[in-house]
Amino acid sequence: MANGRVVVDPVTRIEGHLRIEAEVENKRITKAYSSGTAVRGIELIVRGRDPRDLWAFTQRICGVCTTVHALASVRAVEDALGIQIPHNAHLIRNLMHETILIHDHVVHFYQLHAMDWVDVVDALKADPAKAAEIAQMYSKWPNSTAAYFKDVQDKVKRIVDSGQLGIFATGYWGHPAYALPPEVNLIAVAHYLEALDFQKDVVRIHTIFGGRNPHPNYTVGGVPWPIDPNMDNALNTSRLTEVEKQIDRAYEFVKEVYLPDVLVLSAFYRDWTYGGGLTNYLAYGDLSPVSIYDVKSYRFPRGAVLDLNLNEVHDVDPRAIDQVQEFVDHSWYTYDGKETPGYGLHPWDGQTNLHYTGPTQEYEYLDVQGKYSWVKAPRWKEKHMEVGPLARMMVGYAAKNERIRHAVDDALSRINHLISALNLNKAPVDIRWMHSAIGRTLGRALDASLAVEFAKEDMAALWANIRNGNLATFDSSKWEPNTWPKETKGVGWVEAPRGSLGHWVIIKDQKIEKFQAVVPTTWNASPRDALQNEGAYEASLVGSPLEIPDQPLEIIRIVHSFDPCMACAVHLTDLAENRTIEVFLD
Ligand code: NFE
Ligand code: MG
Repeated sequence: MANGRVVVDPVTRIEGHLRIEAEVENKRITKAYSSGTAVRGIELIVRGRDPRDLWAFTQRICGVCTTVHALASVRAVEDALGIQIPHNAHLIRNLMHETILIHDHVVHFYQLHAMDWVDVVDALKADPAKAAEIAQMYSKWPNSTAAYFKDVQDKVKRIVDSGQLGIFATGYWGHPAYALPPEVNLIAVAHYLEALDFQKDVVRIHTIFGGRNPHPNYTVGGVPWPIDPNMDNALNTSRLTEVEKQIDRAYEFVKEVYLPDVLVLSAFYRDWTYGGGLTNYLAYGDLSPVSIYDVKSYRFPRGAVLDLNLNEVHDVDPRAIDQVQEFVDHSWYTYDGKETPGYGLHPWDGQTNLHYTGPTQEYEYLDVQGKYSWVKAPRWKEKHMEVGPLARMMVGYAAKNERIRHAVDDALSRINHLISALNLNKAPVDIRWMHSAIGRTLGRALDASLAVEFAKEDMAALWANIRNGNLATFDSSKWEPNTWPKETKGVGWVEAPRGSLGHWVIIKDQKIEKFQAVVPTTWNASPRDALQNEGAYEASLVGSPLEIPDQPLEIIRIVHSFDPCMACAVHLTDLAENRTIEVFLD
């Protein structure tokens, strides 16, 4: 097939139901369309309920970025009611937030995305001694010995020889777009297995602070647990020490395994610079050491970067009626029950009216001139934006945030060092190179690498408060509904693993009158808008090669670099068919 439309549905190794259609000419993608194929109704389910319960409903939007919807909801309700939570509660929420950033990114990289870059079967050809030598070149991880890699290789060999690849069954092994030497493939497979162990340990932080994972408990006004160093049923010294132990383990794993692996991948894939897509980046910002209301102190700064111009940061205000708006020209919704071309609504005025006009037969293409997705199209000042770790790095860099600049510059220089130390004969990289799928994957690793640092600082600040006798974790002054205004509204934002998340709530007569969520994957997976401007996935696919249409590794690689979460993007139950993966061609 030289020309035609390639359909990938469903995309696997993601959360939820995503369909990609790509138009291909001479083995290049010329146009792409992203469609969320399942609808949800959380925005409607919460109407008329007690705002103090909002977090418990919205948290069920997703069990992957578990925690962040609860956090956005308690923040929105506290904003509406004028509640300032105690500093300890803020720090504990930060620690839970940092934990999800670390957990989600590690699972995304090893379990969901690495196999787009790493050829598992090719690892059988590796020389374990040479693998040890390469691994020790770029990391101090103590496991990196020849015997260890030999052991992992034997394991992979047993799996391959059995003819049942199990967890590795769905790869396009041997595809020409794989570019790593066998030894680096082996290192990555070894760390895939280690990451499985790591991810189950780090979520203990959620179980300690929130009683469970996924879906830890929250409360409006603070956090559910009291702090008392000596009490059994409290955040006592032994529980807090366990948290600290997990933070230390996360620090080592991210700094010595995850980040270095992404740096070495970056060196080998230096010239595979496809997948950049939109040049506009947005971050609401987050992770203040002080309070969510102290925007200037955010460790992930707030702002927008346009046209990849890293000399200017535009002010962003989630409350401004003319900034964040959702459009439904190409989405299966109406506003006011009719077609309203080019009509965007700020989430406080938002509507969720379902209006399906899509394919009714299995093999029909999307109607890309009309409506083709359950994902709405959020825009900032009518511009299409990418959100997520790469956006956080770009905005932080442009804002001249010292730590982000240092983290990015240090990573780029380590990649350049690897390029020369491994004699790869490639040009050095700079920040603009990060405008690519591999750069987005690096952005995510840097996000985690900063999150482990922030976690250490927030833990130290929590200990310091406790030493000073400050044990408060809950402000009860506005708990009773008779203390609330008759009508009020609020917004809560969070820099979630996949990007900027906002919850907007209107409270009237002590009940939720209206609620809207605009979620990271809603931004990135969005369809076109009234101006025919593409969403971030769509734009990122254009220009990419597609060597073997029925093995669309390049599409998967680029789309996975965003870490799609469709459950979040269209926030209900799965109405979709249970189709197995298929690629259908003209
Ligand atoms: Ni379901 Fe989510 C994150 C949120 S979606 S994973 O991160 O919010 O993009
Ligand atoms: Mg929404």
